[in-house]
Amino acid sequence: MNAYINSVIERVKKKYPEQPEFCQTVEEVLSSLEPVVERHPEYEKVDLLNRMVEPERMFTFRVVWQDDNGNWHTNTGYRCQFNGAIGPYKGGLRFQPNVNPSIMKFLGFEQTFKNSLTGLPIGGGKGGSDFDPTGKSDDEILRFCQSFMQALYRYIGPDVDVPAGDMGCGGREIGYLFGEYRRLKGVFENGVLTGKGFSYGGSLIRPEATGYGSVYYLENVLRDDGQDIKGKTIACAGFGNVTWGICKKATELGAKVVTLSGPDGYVYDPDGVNTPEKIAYLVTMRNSGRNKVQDYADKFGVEFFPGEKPWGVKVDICMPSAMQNDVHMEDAKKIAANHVRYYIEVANMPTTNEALRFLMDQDDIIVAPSKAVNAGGVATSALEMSQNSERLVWTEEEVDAQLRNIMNTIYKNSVDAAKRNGLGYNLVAGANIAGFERVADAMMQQGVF
Ligand code: 2IT
Repeated sequence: MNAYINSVIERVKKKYPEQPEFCQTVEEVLSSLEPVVERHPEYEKVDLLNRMVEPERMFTFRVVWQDDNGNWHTNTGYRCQFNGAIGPYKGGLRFQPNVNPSIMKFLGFEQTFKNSLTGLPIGGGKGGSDFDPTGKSDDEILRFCQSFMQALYRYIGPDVDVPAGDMGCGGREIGYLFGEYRRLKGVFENGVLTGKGFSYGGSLIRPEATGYGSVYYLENVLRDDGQDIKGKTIACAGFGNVTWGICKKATELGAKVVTLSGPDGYVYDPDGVNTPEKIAYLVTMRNSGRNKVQDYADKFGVEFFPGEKPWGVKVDICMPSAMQNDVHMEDAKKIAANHVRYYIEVANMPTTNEALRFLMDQDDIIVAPSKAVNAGGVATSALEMSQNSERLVWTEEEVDAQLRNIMNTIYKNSVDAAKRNGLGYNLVAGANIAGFERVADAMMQQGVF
C-alpha cells in the first residue's frame, strides 16, 4: 500500500477510534486510490488526502419538540457539510435513533464521492437527528420537523447546502421542513430542499429514482456479462422507498424481487413482490410507522423469518438496500456458497469491509458499489434543483431519460477509470477513482484551504 495513503488511514483510525463507520469508509475508499496517488505526487505535497477526510464544516444543534401528551423531548440535530469543491453541499437527512457523528461523517464522505460520480455540480453533505420516527403521530412529526428547521435554516440555501430525505425522512417530512423554511425566511426558495411534493417544485420520478437508477445500473452490468434481466430473481433488503423503486422497475422489466427485510426479520415471497397491490403495500407499511416487515407476510400469506436476514436465499442477484453493515462475513459466505453471480450494493455501505473484500475476491461474483448504484437518487435531486432554478417542470419521460443516461455514464466512467488505472473490471475501485478525480481536480485548482 502507498505510504501516504496508509498514513492517512492510520491517522484517521487513531484520531477517531469512536467513529468506526467513518474509519471504515475512509479505509475502503482511500485504499482504491493507489495508482492515482502514485501518479500525482503533488497531492501529497499539499496534503490533499488529509484535507479530503476532514469535513469542511460540521455542527450539531438542539431540537426540542413536544409529544401529543404535552411532554417535551430533546434530540440532537446534525449537518455535516463535507466537501463543497464542486457544488453546494448536497445530501439527505437521516432521522434514526442511531444517528451519531460517525454515521454522519461516513455518509457525508460517501456522498462526496457519489455526487462527484454523477458528473453534476453537487458537493457532499449529510445531516439528520437521533430522533426516532417509529410510532410517532403526524402532529409529532410536524412539530419535530419545524423545530429541526428552526435551527438549520440559517445554514442552508439553494446555493449553499441543499438537504433531502434519507431513512426516516420522506416526502411528508420534506414538506414540513420546507414549510418552516419558507415561513422563517419569507421567500419561496424551493431549491433549498429536494424530494419535495410535485405541487411545490418536486421532480417527477424523484421518489422512484434511487430504485430505478439501481436497476438501470444493474442492466449495464448484465449486458456486459451477456445476460438479460428478464426472469432473474433478486434478494432485496429493507422495505422503504429504495426497495419500493427496485420492485417497481424490476417488475416492469420482468425480474422478480423475492425478499424484503426489516428490523424484525425477512419475508420470502417466491412469486415476487410484483403486483400493483403488493408494491403499493410497501408504501402502506412504511407510512404506518410500525417498522415491521412481518405485516407483508401476514397480508399476503408468505413465509416470515423472525430475526433473520435474507442473504441465505438462493437468487441470481443480491441487492442489499436496507442500511449500512447489513452484510457481514457469514452472510457473504452464504452468498458465495449459493453461487449468486451479482452482488449489487444499494444502501450506503451495506457491506463490512471484510465481507466486501471477500466477495470481490470471488472469481464468479461481480460486485458493484453503492456509491455508484444508488447515485440515481441524488442525481435526480440535482435535476430537481435545475428545474427549480429555471422555474420549469420537466415531464416524467424527460427526467427518466436523463436518469437512465446518468446511470449509464456512471457505469461507463467507473469501468473506464478502473481500466485506465490497470485494475481490470473493478467497479468498486473504478467508482472510487472516478469520484475522487473530479473532487481532487477542483480542490487542486482552488488553492490550499
Ligand atoms: O444517500 C443519498 O444519496 C440520499 N439520501 C439522497 C440525497 C439527495 O440529496 O437526494
